[in-house]
Order: sequence, then structure tokens, then C-alpha cells
Amino acid sequence: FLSDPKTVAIVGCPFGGGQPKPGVDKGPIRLVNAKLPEQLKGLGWKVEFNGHHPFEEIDAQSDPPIGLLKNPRYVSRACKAVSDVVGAHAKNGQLPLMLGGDHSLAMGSVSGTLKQYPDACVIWVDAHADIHTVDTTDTGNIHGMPLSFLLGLGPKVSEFSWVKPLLNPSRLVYIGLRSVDTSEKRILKENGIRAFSMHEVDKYGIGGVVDMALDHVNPKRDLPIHLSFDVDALDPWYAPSTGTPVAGGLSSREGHYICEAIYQTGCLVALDIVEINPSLGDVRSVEKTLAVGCSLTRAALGERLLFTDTNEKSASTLT
Ligand code: 6HN
Ligand code: MN
Ligand code: MN
Ligand code: MN
Repeated sequence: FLSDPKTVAIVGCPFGGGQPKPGVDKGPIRLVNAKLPEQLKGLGWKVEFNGHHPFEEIDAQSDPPIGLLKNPRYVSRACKAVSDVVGAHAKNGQLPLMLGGDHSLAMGSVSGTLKQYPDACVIWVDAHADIHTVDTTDTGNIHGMPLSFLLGLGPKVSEFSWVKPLLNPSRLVYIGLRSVDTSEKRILKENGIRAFSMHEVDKYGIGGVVDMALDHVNPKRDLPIHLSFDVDALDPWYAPSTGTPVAGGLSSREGHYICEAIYQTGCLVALDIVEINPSLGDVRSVEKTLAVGCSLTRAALGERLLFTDTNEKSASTLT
């Protein structure tokens, strides 16, 4: 799916309007300062990064809630911008890497991917289902809702009319869930959406879960894959600096295994790494979370524990 030389286009999204905690907008800046672009170059990628996306602020007065939805215009405009940028990179044969910022941004990134690849499937790695509709949300935080917009579920909100319901429920699969609201469970059931919670990870092991998830959304391993990775899928031990941590999550290796296995399909066309909040926790927690964010990204872009298939020279000198 990607052009040669394989290029990753970093879409830095300093944005936190989809949730209430300050600081998540600094996630992408800190990931880039931690030398993520250089690390990806080290894996053999050409890296395009033209600075973080400048989102225009909207003052709270001109952005009152719509129903329960908080900052609806701010979130909608930011996501529309992300959709356009991600779509353009995908069209160029580049792999867009969206660095959040909060998970509402995936409304934009997944929209951009689906514009270019209408048959793409989405693998959503998260503690949460992020599928509340306008009717079911109890917090009004839009980072808990992006999938309902992408799937076209629930009442329409004209502010978000640019989001086309391009995602078929059969092309979505979750891994890592453990905090799913009652109304979200109903939505998953009604729409027949396949989900592998931590219970299934415990029962089948991460290898079995990833195989089953891929068999469900991508049985012949020939469809493009958008991987949307919320770092709160990891246990808070490994990713403490995040806004909605939930105990009992993926181990560091389980998270990396998901990324490695998806890379190995050769079908990955877009990646989101979201919800790192460097304002939460002590210095050590922040360092830990940024480091795991970088290494998950490297794993999804081809880093191997033994040899990297993108740098055969180093593999052959080792033998
Ligand atoms: N995330 N279900 C909760 C809510 O507010 O609707 C939590 C959402 C968390 C969203 O972590 O991306
Ligand atoms: Mn999420
Ligand atoms: Mn989450
Ligand atoms: Mn909720």
C-alpha cells in the first residue's frame, strides 16, 4: 500500500479538547523531543515532520455544549483538520503517524484513512470502548465517543456532519478493554462488534487474541490496517501518565506484541499513539510513559527483538 521509499509522515496533534485534563496536548511535543523521529529513521524509514499541527483555539463562550458534548466546535474543527492532513499523506502513499493528544482525534485520523482506503479495518487498542453516542455519554467528553461518529451510530449532530460513517462495524475490532460502560456494552452487542477484553487476553494469550482479531477484520491479511493505540490500554504500571488509567491492563510485552504482529502483516497504513499526558505523575512516570510510547511506535514500524527486516546489513553482520 505504501510508496517507495517508505515514508512515515508525523502528524503531531497538540490537542486535548476531547477531555478535561490539561497537559495531554503536550504529549506529541514530548514524544518528538524524546527523539521519536530519529528513532524511526534508525529503523530505515524516511520521516516527514513539518512541525506540530496548529489548532485554532476557540474560547469557551463561543463553544457552549451541544447537548452534553463538551467543546463540540473545537473538537470537530480539530478532527476535520486531522482528517484532511492524514488523508493527504495516505493519498501520497505515506504512512501517517498521528501523535495525540486525546483520542477524539482518531475521529479525524480514521476518517482520513478511510477516505483513501475505503476497505481499511481498524484495530482499536484501549481500556475503553470510546463508542458513546450523543445519547449515551455520561461525561460529555468526546474522547469517549469517536467510534460512534465513525460508525454513524446515534443521533446526528450537525456540527459533525463532515464525519462520514465510513466504518462498517465488521471492520472494527478491540483489544484490551476493561472499562466499558453499560450503554457501550449494549452498543457493541447490537452492532455485533468483536471485542477482546483483558479476559480474553488472559484466557487465550496475546498471540491467540491478535490472530483471532486479525482473522475477524482481515481474514486474508490483504486489507489495509489502521491501528489506533490508546496508551491507557497498557497497565498503569507501564503507562502511568495518562488521563483515564484503569488497573489490570496489558503488559508492556503484550502491547508491543500487538504492534509487532500488525507490522508483520505488511498491511499497516496508519497509526495513532494517543492519550500520553506529561502533566500527570512524577518525572519518572512521565519518562516511563514517553519511553513506552516511543517503543510501541517503533514496534509498529518494524523494530524487531532480534533482527530488523528493514536493515538486513546489521542482521548479516551479526551472523
Ligand atoms: N479514552 N467511558 C468514559 C467516558 O468518559 O465516556 C471514558 C472514556 C475514555 C476515553 O480513554 O480515550
Ligand atoms: Mn481511547
Ligand atoms: Mn482509553
Ligand atoms: Mn462513560
